Amino acid sequence: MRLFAAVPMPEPARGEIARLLARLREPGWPLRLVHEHGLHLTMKFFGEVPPGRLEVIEEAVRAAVPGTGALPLRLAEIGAFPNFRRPRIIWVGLDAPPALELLQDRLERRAEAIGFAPEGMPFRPHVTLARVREGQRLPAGALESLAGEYEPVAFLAAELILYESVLGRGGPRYQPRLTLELAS
Ligand code: 2AM
Repeated sequence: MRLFAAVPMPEPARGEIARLLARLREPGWPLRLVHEHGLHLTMKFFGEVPPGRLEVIEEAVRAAVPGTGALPLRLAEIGAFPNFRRPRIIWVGLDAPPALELLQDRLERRAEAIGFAPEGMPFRPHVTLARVREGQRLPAGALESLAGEYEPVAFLAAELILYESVLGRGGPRYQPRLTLELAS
């Protein structure tokens, strides 16, 4: 099974991101958009694991949470991996308090203790919006044109969920396996 821990997007972020997705859909760019209902901020990607490991992963995620209260977040800039000029993955960034990075670090360390190698890259809080289709490119200036097309709304995120990503023909479906409340 494929597992990852993430903070689901509550309102009003979800509505605002849905508007961004609609805006991305309009021009007919070569994109695969994410589904509106599964919008999330990935905190730790566990990847493909044997189902027998679910319990120990659940324990690690549970152990990382105490002390983290609800997180005041805000939508920030539109960005892209590997870079803005030749985007493959398009995302919206999040402004976050240090508590978010602390939680991510605790997840990393708990995961490392049960055998998961830490992410080699710095944590960049983001919500993925779309992936550019294999072998295709966006027109020049496409992403720049999105600036100012959405409200940088502030919101409170109060859950951490361990999701199973179930691959299907219509794209992945995210099935919550463990839902934890963020409340100190
Ligand atoms: P991202 O899109 O938020 O960057 C479910 O597949 C989630 O796990 C995705 O939203 C993705 O995060 C993250 N993910 C998928 N493959 C990954 C990988 N190889 N390394 C790190 N994160 C990954």
